[in-house]
Amino acid sequence: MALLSFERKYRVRGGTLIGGDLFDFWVGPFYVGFFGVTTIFFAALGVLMIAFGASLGDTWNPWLISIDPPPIEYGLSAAPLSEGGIWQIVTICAIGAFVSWALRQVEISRKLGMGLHVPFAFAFAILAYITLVVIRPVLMGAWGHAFPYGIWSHLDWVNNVGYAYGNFHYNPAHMIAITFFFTTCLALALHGSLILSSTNPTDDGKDANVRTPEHEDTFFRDLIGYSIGTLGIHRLGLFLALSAVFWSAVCIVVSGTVWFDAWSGWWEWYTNLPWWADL
Ligand code: UQ1
Repeated sequence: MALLSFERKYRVRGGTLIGGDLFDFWVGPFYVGFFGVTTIFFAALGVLMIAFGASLGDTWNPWLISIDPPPIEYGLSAAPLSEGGIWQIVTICAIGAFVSWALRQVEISRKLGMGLHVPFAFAFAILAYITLVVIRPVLMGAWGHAFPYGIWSHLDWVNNVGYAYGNFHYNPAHMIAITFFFTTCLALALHGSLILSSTNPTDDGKDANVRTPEHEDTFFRDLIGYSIGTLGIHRLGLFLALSAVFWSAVCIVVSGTVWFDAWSGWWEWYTNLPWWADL
C-alpha cells in the first residue's frame, strides 16, 4: 500500500488512553495526542530551568554548564533553587517528558493495532535513568548521590563513582551488562550484514532478484549448523539490548546500597570455596 493511501486509512481517530478526541490530531507528520502536549510541556519547562540554572553558574560554555543535585547534607528534602532545587525540578520534568513520550508511543501503537514492544523497550531506558536519579539516591538517603546534568560533569561523576568502589570492572553485574552490550553489537553486525548481503544479489542485470529468507537461513546453517530465523534474530536482539540496560541498572543500584567496598573484594567467595580455601 502506498504511503499516502495507507495514511488515509490509518490516520483516524481512536486508540487514545486519555482525553478522548481532544488532542487526537496530527501536526504535519507528527501525532500530537494528550501525551504529545505533556511531552512538550515538560521538555520546554525542563530546558528553561536548565537555562536558568546555567545563568546562575559561571560559564556559558556548553561543555561545562552543570546543573548539580543538592549537596549530600540536604538528604532527601526539597532544596533551595540555587542549591539543587533546579536539579530537582529538571529531574521531575525529565521523568514527566520521558513517561509522556512512552505513553505517546503506546497511543500510536494502539492506533495502528501494533504490539507495545517499542514503548516496552523505551521503558527500560526510562527505568535506567530513574534508577540513577531516584531509586539509588533514595536508597542511599540523599539526592546528592544522583548525577549532575552537564556534559563534562556527568563524566566526572561516572569516573568518581567508579573509583569509589575500587575498579568497577570487578562488579559482576557490570561484567554481565558489558557482555550484553558487546553481544548486542555482534548480533546487529551479523543481522545488518546478512540483510544487506541478501538484498544486494551478485547476479547483476535489471531483473536480479533479492535473496530470500531461505538464503539467509542457509548461510548460517552452512556456517555454524544453526539459524535462529528471521523473526528470532529480532527477538534475540531485543532481549540482548534490554538485558544490557537492565544489568547496567543492577550494577549501579547495588553499589552503595548492598555493596560498599571495592568490587574486587566481592570475589573473595571464590577464593574462599572450601576445596581450596586452605591451600
Ligand atoms: C540468523 O539465523 C537469521 O535468520 C535467518 C537472521 O535473520 C535474517 C540473522 O540476521 C542472523 C544474524 C542469524 C544468525 C544468528 C544466530 C544467533 C545463529
